[in-house]
Amino acid sequence: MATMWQQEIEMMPRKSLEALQLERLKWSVQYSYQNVPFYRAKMDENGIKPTDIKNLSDLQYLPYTTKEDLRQCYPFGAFAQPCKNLVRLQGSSGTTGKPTLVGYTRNDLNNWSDLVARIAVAAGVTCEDIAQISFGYGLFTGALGLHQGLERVGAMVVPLSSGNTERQLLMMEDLQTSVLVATPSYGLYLSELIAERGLKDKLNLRIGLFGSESCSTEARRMIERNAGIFVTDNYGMSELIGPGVAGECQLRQGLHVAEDHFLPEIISIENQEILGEGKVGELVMTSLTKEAMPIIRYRTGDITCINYEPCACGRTHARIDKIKGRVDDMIIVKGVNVFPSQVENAIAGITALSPHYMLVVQRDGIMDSLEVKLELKQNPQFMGCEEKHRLETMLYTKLRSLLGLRVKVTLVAPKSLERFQGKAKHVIDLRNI
Ligand code: DLL
Repeated sequence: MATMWQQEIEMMPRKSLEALQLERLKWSVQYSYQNVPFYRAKMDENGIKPTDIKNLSDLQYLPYTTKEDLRQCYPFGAFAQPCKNLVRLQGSSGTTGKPTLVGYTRNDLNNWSDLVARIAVAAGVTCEDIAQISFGYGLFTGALGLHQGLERVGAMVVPLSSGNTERQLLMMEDLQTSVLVATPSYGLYLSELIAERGLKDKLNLRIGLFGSESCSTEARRMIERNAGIFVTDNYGMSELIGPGVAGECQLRQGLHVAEDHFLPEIISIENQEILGEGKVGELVMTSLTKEAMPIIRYRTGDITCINYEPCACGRTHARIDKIKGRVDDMIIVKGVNVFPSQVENAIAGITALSPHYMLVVQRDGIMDSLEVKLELKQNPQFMGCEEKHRLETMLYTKLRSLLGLRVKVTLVAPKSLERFQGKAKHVIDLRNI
């Protein structure tokens, strides 16, 4: 059996877990109704009272909450407690407009640390580890969230923050960092430098706790190979608590949801109907224990599916698949829905290509066009014209059949696409709409 941070809870039989969820759901709905005018108004509007929640399935009668609803509550309107009872403020990682602010009571921080400790231990972290945090510190929940959780496990935390790549590599070598905490994009960039400079054997990297954006299997393989590291995928969002909502164990067969704190649902993107196990749709989450900012049926915008089979590691909580994309990541080109992750999947396993890509959408007159820029591993000068042409034709055909759309394929030189220290950007939309 795998080592766990809170074994009794992580391996709780499904029946007991559901009983705990129901008890907590009743509390959370009542608490939100009483303390957050926004939830009270929404429930009243929909003619539902907290006492109507008698079973877990009664959750379906509660209205959804959207990011826009939370924006309307800026800065403190979604909080259930006055600021004097809060001990921390964090926010969304968006860089434009007003951030979505989220608050924490001392109990919330305590739970959060345990949830992050769970995903760290699930990946194999112990108190012997030296953990370098290369997420940006600030309102973003990634850095402080991992920081507290790793401290709780007893690892030695090095709060380097993101950026200053030379210093990251220097510290990694001098301190013999064993755990790297980063976005996959930054992890990929660091791993490319490690390979280029032949640093792998001088480093002591063991585990990568990655998250905050998706990472293709191909990119993960490359990071692991270049840096000699084992990487887990970890999911969360500030509105829910931050990292620690779901994470992979060492078996990497889906991300275990902390179901004693969050109740997951999957709904159809088209008509918001609740979908069953294994069906792909939008993840909706309800908090069960949060005090500062409870959240009821929050539409995360993230696309995945859910699996209730217990994992071979012994954990019983439901697992979600790796996030397939975001509802709002979708671009519509000539009426066709395109997700950047489709391109990522199409190029996986093509040895001539690096995992870096960019989609550029343009409009000439009334016609939309999509260009897919793909980065070669090798300088195109060293490729025969014929070989390059063959690769372009193969990619064109593959993308056309996968996306159902004619695209322009542009192969670009190694290292010519932008590298990211936080979350990567994969779409440039030049249409003025
Ligand atoms: O990114 C929390 C986090 C930090 C999770 C560090 C894991 C590690 P936000 O800045 O609020 O919070 O962004 C939340 O990021 O709705 C997803 O779209 C995306 N996201 C987070 N984790 C993953 C992941 C943090 N593992 C938004 N795979 C979410 C894919 C992810 N997307």
